[in-house]
Amino acid sequence: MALLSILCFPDPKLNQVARPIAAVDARIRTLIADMLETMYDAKGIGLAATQVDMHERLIVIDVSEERDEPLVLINPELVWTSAETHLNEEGCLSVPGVYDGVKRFDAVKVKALDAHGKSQLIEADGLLSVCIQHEMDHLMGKVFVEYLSPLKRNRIKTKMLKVQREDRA
Ligand code: K1U
Ligand code: ZN
Repeated sequence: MALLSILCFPDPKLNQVARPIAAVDARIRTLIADMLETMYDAKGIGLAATQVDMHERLIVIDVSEERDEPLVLINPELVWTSAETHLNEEGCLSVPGVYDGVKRFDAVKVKALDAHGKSQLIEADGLLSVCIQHEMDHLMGKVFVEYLSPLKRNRIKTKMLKVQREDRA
């Protein structure tokens, strides 16, 4: 297994749209293992392949307390969304240290393949629902700060670029 490096906002590669996965083969199973290791190491509750510069429709998630209930979603599709929405505080491993509110559906149903290529239907509410919507946005090239006002987004962009310049020096 290997730790992968996570792209940081405002890297334009975070805006690429991911392509569907044609076959759940050994290469994909290695990518899943590496993404899970990277997510646990970074103390995240989710990670999309886009964030590790792999532009394929793959998400890993674990919202469990014990961090022992990994979920793998390949080619996820939203098949139902609740009428109700809610403002939720979100963070992102690609925008470290930034947290803000984003309006999301309270509950969703998602169809996806699992790590064995088997079709699964996930019914989610609470943090799992928020996390699935956040990660599916990554696959569409959208980062959560792009929902915020241009003023907030530009402040975050300036702060991130400064941190990245300092890290390189
Ligand atoms: O996509 C990512 O960068 C992972 C992200 C997922 C996420 C967190 C919170 C709301 C929606 C999506 C993170 O794991 S951020 C770090 C984190 O562990 C966390 C932050 C806030 C609340 C709960 C967890
Ligand atoms: Zn994120």
